[in-house]
Amino acid sequence: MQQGDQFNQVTVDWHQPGISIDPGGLAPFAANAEDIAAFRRDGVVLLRGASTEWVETLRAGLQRNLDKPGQYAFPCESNPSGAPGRFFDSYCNWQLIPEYLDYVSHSNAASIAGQFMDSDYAQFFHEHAFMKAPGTQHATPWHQDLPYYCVDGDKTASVYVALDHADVDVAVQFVRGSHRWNRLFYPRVFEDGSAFNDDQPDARMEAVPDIDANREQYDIATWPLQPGDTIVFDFRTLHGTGDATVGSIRRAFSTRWLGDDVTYCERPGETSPPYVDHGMQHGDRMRSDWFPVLWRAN
Ligand SMILES: O=C(O)CCC(=O)C(=O)O
Ligand SMILES: [Fe+2]
Repeated sequence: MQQGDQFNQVTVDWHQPGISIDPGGLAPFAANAEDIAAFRRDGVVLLRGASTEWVETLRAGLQRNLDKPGQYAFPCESNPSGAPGRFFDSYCNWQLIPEYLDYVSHSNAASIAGQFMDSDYAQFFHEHAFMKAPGTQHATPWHQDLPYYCVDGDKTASVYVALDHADVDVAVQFVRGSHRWNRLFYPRVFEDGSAFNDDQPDARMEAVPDIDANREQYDIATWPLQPGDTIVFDFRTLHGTGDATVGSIRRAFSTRWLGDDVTYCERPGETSPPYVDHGMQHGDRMRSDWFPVLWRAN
């Protein structure tokens, strides 16, 4: 099996173009200038409690996925076999899990993304959910999200909602300013941290540096999180976690948003999600019938 295959293993027909969302049903968010400036400068900003009202809904959606992983898209177990705990993730289920569709259709996520990206519009790409069970000692390897994706651009945002309390030793961490380094790093397999796609070299990419061994060289942002705390980060911002033992369940739900300069990008290696038959050429705008535009600047 080629490295990375497990990441993109398709189990279900997850893509159902045709679901339409009325952008009029989305909640607004009032972003403040200081937070927007921090996002531009650091590539990451924490919005305390911005999604508290969605925690129960998103937990319920994720529980469907955890109960029957094979009925949903791209289930991935990244805990090495025999290791304590469980590290599960799954993505591209917003059309299959009603609670996720509810969130995408009615939450403030599109409004948050649009304002922080400083974009004329916020276009929805997909969602990604994560769960580390108590006892897990497995780091999320440091990575950027952009190199995994079939998109390129400067205006991108993930809206990451913490669904549980997480102390700093297990919470996701970010390298401030790494979105402006003008560097891209090979995507990594979450199970063992190895790079995938480096057998199909991409002149723009290099291996992720050893951040944990040289933490003093980086400006690392990390916060203890409460359910509903929301982190907005650029697809190019390096992020990951340490390998401290997870004391209590640690779930999170990210939605991925594209701004007005984002285009479809062919990369030498496989990208994720593995969209097929989309008809887009390198450099095209992302088709809005597959990736709905859910927010527009006034
Ligand atoms: O929460 C984690 O451990 C990783 C989250 C992540 O990589 C993401 O949301 O892009
Ligand atoms: Fe990530």
